[in-house]
Amino acid sequence: MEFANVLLEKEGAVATLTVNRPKALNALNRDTLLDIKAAIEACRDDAEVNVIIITGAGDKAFVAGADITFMQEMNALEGREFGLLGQSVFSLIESIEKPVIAAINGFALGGGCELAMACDFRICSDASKFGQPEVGLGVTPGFGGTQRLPRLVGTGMAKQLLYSGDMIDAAEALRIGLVNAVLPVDELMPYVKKLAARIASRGQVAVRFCKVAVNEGMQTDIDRSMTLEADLFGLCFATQDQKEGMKAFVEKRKAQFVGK
Ligand code: DAK
Repeated sequence: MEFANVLLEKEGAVATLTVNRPKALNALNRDTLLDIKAAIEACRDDAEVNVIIITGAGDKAFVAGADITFMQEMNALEGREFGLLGQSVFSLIESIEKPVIAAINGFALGGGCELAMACDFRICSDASKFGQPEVGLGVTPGFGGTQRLPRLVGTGMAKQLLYSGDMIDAAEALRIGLVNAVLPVDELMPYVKKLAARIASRGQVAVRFCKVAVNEGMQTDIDRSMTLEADLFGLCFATQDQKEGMKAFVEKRKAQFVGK
């Protein structure tokens, strides 16, 4: 599948979506958001894809934000429409029942940091920089930043970043829990691809149920989320993967999962 602003490559059961506007540091305009949406939908509908990696083209940026040139002359209604589009694309990434990993290879600012936060987790290079600089442009974050950042790093740290617009480096992002690991630039993609392949080799129904359980559970009270966990655990026993996984353990061999 070909897109103007996104590259989509498959290696085994892992798809890599690269936001591809390196001259504008991969900034997100309307067309790029629509391409990301179409590429994610293609991965969702492709039974061969188990795990998705999102990264940015070039050696400088993951995504340097929403496209400021594109937004500059918007009126209020156009701004609202653009905000809703971004929110819907990022919600799709968050809710799609396949793991999505952000491999952050440079600036992840504004909409770029928000894109990374919509992914299941984030791994970055040591050259990466993060921030929500929108207040410096006279706007609030519009693609979920005010909501996902406090959920990831706590309200105090989120407010400091949102109010100041300051950038933080990879070490600080690791310290506050915004990313899970920091790798030298050259080691980032090999590390993320290996991790993605490992996830892709597990029982996929179980992996997907884990995503549903965590996402749903974080939005509801502990009693309801424990019930959901029990229901999903029970449902696993209706799958071939559960039978194969446990049989393989008893027979001391590697399980051959079919994702059913
Ligand atoms: N938009 C458009 N172009 C961008 C860009 C961006 N966000 N970031 C970089 N570029 C372009 C630059 O204009 C430059 O283009 P040319 O001049 O070469 O044509 C090229 O990328 C290279 O950038 P620089 O020359 O600036 O590179 P430097 O290494 O000097 O600096 C930088 C890198 C990342 C520190 C700097 O480019 C920068 O500060 N960029 C802007 C970062 C930023 O402020 N990001 C947040 C964007 S605002 C909402 C909807 C959405 C949003 C908010 C509300 N509603 C509907 C409510 C979202 C807002 C944002 O994300």
